[in-house]
Amino acid sequence: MFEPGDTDLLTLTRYVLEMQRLNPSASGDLTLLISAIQLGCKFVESCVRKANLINLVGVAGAINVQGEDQKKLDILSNDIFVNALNASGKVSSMVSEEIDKLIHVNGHNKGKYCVTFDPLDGSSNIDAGVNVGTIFGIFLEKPDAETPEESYCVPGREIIVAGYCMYGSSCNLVITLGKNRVDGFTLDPSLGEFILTHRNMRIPSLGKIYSINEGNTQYWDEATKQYIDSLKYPDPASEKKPYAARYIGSMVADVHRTILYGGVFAYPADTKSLKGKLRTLYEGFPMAFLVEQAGGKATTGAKRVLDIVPSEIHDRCPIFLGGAEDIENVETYFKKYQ
Ligand code: AHM
Ligand code: MG
Repeated sequence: MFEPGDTDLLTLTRYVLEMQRLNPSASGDLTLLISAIQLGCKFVESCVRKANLINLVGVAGAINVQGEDQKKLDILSNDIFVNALNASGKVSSMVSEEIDKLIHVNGHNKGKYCVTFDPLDGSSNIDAGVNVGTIFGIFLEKPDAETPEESYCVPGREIIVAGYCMYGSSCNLVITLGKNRVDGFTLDPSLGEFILTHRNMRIPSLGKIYSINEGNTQYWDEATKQYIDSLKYPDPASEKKPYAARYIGSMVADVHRTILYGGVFAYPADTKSLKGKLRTLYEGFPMAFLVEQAGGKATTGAKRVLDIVPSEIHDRCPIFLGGAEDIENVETYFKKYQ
């Protein structure tokens, strides 16, 4: 795609402008909002790269709403996104993993979009140099909402844009604006621009990899146990080979690999975490939307993730996501054992 000597680069900004041009009713507001998110991702990327050199690793001493130790980079990344989104002038309110309450935008900066984000997902891995990422989702403010929180207590299928940025061996931003299309961009550090490198990403319907924290096996329900066993011990009479296990423990990296290579990523409900661990608004919904738009599926086991209505802004949901046929197999096990 990006050939040496190529001078006609498809940057993320150009891509979003092109999407805007294809929609005659578009006002350009979403384009500006995505620019702000893009800036936030570049800023966090630069901090993650330098973290070990400028004393940004380690805990900050505070505990967040999830009861987790906040890392210095968690707090910094949160501030970066809150400031960038505020300054865009297009946001009405935000929900961040790191902030207990809804974040309001006031005055002349107030816009019509609701943004949810996990500024630095997988941050418990950061000191070991493992991939981390930012996850984001964009919704429209509900005009008739009686409280600002009501705009977030809507079915996930109302999400209009979702994406993640992975800070790894390269910096990759993957985004969907719907229309059954997901595209991936790689940051060219010398240009400071995200360049389209993964055009129209599609998840293989049936993969060969499963990705789950197997240390939780004793807490799983029967459906999850039986399904994972079926991947490890396929019927000897069939031609099937066992799936390979891959679990990074950083959702962005595990989902990125799942979109590229296929297979299943899961964080199920269990007896320790009755709704699973991952948060619906800024982990479950954006990833489920991306995966569906790439031709895959996302389920709690019992229902489509995008049909959930969160009961509060930091609600959690169980999730199995991956290729369509892989997730249909998950659903079969849940029908049989639950
Ligand atoms: P975080 O948002 O506090 O970083 O937690 C979310 C992360 C995900 O990235 C990952 O999939 C999961 O937690 C790993 O959890 P576990 O260590 O229980 O397997
Ligand atoms: Mg996080």
